[in-house]
Amino acid sequence: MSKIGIDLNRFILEEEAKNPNATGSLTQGLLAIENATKIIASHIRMAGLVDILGKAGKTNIQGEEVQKLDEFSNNVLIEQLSASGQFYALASEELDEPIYPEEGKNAKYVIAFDPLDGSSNIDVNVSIGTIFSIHRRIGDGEENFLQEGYKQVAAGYVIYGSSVMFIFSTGNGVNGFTYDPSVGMFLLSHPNMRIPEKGKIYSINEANSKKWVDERLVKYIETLKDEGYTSRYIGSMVADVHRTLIKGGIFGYPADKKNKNGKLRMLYEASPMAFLIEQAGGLATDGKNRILDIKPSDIHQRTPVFLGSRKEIKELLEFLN
Ligand code: AHM
Ligand code: MG
Repeated sequence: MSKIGIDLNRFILEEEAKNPNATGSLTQGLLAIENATKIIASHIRMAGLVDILGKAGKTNIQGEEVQKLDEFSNNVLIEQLSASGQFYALASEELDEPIYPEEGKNAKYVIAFDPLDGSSNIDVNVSIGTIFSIHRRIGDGEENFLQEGYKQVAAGYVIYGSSVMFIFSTGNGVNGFTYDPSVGMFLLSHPNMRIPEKGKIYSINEANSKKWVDERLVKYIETLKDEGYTSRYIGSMVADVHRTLIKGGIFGYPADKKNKNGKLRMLYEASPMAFLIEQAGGLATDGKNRILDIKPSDIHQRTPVFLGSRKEIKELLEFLN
């Protein structure tokens, strides 16, 4: 029987029930992410009123300090994930060092997140998102976050777009849930998401092409144009990857002369998105190596990223290697 329409909580609980060794910890952790992102989503909807309610750094008409949305999102995630007691450590794109919550001192998992990716798009009402990546705890310090991406226990993102969606994988494929505000729940709308074998869209900031370190990339993009591809680039990774997951094609942020290792972060952006794309049947590479095989050496490490349909990524690799 199709599970379309079942809510995210029940879906997560039913998935857990299939695993006889599950303790419920990952389930509780995922539910905490869900709660945090619901709070973030409701705030983002108010973003256009920020001038009326008060600018960041000032007080609003209720006399409360107004936070920038990315700071707010970061704080909500830290509060909710810490309070869940399911995470030994939290690493955020917004923080220099990981946080070790008291409530999680015996927890089995660690989580890395980008609280509000693409936040420069808020002012123009374009889709933004939250990205997360969960690993098993293996030690006491930063080594927990320096594990290869293929070891992720779960990864996902929430896109705050024309609707809000929660897309995630625990290593058994990818499922997408759409938020129904009338009931306050994420409902399964996109079961077992599969990226098309081939698409018709390339998504890359082509304005940087003169600065790209590898000129063979320019040639590859030219062949896509010859083949009739079209271009879409939002500049919000969650939105660009979401479209790529559904429609296929290729998304990339390569190394350029200014950003020698690309712009996107391994822990908070590249690795979780690579996990989802592979789980949906696609591929993700830094141009040479499978993203999920790379062992990070720094929690804020950046990496070039190319991900998408199998056909496009395989062709790209032929051009670059
Ligand atoms: P952010 O984490 O500061 O929001 O930056 C990451 C964003 C990604 O969402 C997006 O893919 C990329 O930056 C766009 O960069 P550019 O404007 O250089 O094309
Ligand atoms: Mg980001």
